[in-house]
Amino acid sequence: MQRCYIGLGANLGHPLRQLRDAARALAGLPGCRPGPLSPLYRSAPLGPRDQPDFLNAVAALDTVLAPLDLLDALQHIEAGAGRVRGRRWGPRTLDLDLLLYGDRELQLPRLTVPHPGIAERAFVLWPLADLCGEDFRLPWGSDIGTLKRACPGPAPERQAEGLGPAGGGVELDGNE
Ligand code: ROI
Repeated sequence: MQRCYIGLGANLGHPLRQLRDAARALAGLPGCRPGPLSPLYRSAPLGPRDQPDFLNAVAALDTVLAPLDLLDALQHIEAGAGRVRGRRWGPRTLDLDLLLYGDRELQLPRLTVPHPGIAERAFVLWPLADLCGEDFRLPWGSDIGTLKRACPGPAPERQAEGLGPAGGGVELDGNE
């Protein structure tokens, strides 16, 4: 089993519904056991600004799937949510990014792990820190707290509503 972290994002259609459905789909993947879900965050788009704000979260997932099999499964869930690959950094109904796969570092034609954008993406670092803690170290040695402090741009806005327990998910912060 490997502990993986999946970044979830959406800014088209019904983002909250899509993220909730995606969390449920992740929890139901064969060979996978769902871990905790982070709180939900809203943020302005990184990249082109002429698109709606995003909702983002991170899900922990324990899996026996190999990295590329997990990637296939994530892309299958994206396609099921109506994801059409449009312009680069354009709006999307559902984005599922394989952020971390255990402590593995992979550079494959289809997949780079850890996700190469982690350090620049507040909308990834904040929910990842909620799940792993600020002292958690990425495979190349940086801890998440340091990356958060160095990350450009405003902090993402934590939302009152969450994705709900997706079979094994836990409430991280009581009623907050
Ligand atoms: N911006 C934000 N805030 N959240 C995202 O999930 C996100 N995803 C993307 C791009 C378009 C780069 N910008 C984003 O793919």
